[in-house]
Amino acid sequence: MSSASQQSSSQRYFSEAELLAFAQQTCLGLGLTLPHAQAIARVVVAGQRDDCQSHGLYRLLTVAHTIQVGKVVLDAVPELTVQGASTIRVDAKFGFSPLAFERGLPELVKGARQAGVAALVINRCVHFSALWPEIEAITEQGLAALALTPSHAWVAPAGGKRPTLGTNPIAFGWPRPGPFPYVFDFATSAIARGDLELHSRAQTSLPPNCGVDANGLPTTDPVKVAQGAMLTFGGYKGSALATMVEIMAGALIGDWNSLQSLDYDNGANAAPTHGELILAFDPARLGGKTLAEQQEMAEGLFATIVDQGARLPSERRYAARLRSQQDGIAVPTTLYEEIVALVDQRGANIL
Ligand code: NDP
Ligand code: PYC
Repeated sequence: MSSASQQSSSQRYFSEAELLAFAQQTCLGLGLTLPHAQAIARVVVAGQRDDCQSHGLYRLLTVAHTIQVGKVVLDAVPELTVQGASTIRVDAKFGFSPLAFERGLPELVKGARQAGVAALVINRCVHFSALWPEIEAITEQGLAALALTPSHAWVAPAGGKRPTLGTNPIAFGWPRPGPFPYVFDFATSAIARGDLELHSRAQTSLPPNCGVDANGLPTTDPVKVAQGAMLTFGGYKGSALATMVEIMAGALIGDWNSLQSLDYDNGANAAPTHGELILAFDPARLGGKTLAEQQEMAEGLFATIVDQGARLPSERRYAARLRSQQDGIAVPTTLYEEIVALVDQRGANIL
């Protein structure tokens, strides 16, 4: 269906190719090199296509702000080092993370196939993205995956009220037969920072139990939570998981935690700077059966979950993906215009 025939006043619709070109041109207009512009475009367009509003095209505003305040190296060339069969290290050199991930991916896959398990350690990256695009890139290769990364210290530990932990996402994927893997990807905070920002922009309340104000009192006002502290999901359990992410994707890989990232930010409100740990597992090597046999075991579990009316994580996203492929990718008109203005303000015409 032609994208031009579907515009409404509140949403514009684009084919994936059109939106990739738009996002890429925006990034180039902001001064990023072509490899970064392409990698960022792929991630934010995937988010928009799958109706992940807080990690779709909206992220280009974060990218632009981070560039404006000088907290990212626009032309960083990620440096890859392979240590033994199964540790792949990419130094992002203070560039945005998507390109660093893309540089490390082929070696990660190779390492997992050789050793059964491999780790991709990304150091010194500026991180703004969702993790599921990375997970899906690994499950596409018939591997299972786990990804962890800190962020900025916006979140109080359970029982405390001082921002100490990041929103620290954990993402996991398992390669299912067919086009859609089993994937979950969630912040360990009760709400992702990106969603808090969207509430703040729309002047809407947060759901209850997402945060406290500067005095440590519960509030649903996103502005007051931003001045106070966000809370973890699941009380002390989410708090422990968030702490694990700080350690596994911080101290363990020799990189900053969320407190250090916020310190480095120094009030600039840029995207966080730290590391990321991505693990890939080869089921055939670890399980000793064929991938098909092991997938059948997992399918039995998924069927039992779905049979009782529960849904699998990512099903909403996959349904949105199919809608986007059929009808075009919807972008709120106001957001689209804001992104166009980003580059217009810099004196370049991106259209
Ligand atoms: P959500 O709470 O929206 O969703 C978390 C996961 O649970 C998704 O996989 C989702 O699938 C699934 N899910 C939601 N509802 C159900 C349900 N009823 N039954 C089964 N599964 C369900 O995610 P968050 O808001 O916590 O995180 C959003 C994004 O923010 C993530 O992609 C994350 O990577 C990103 N993020 C990035 C950070 C960074 O530092 N880079 C920091 C924090 C977050 P579905 O999508 O299909 O609904
Ligand atoms: O939504 O919490 C978040 C987030 C942090 C960095 C990128 N996204």
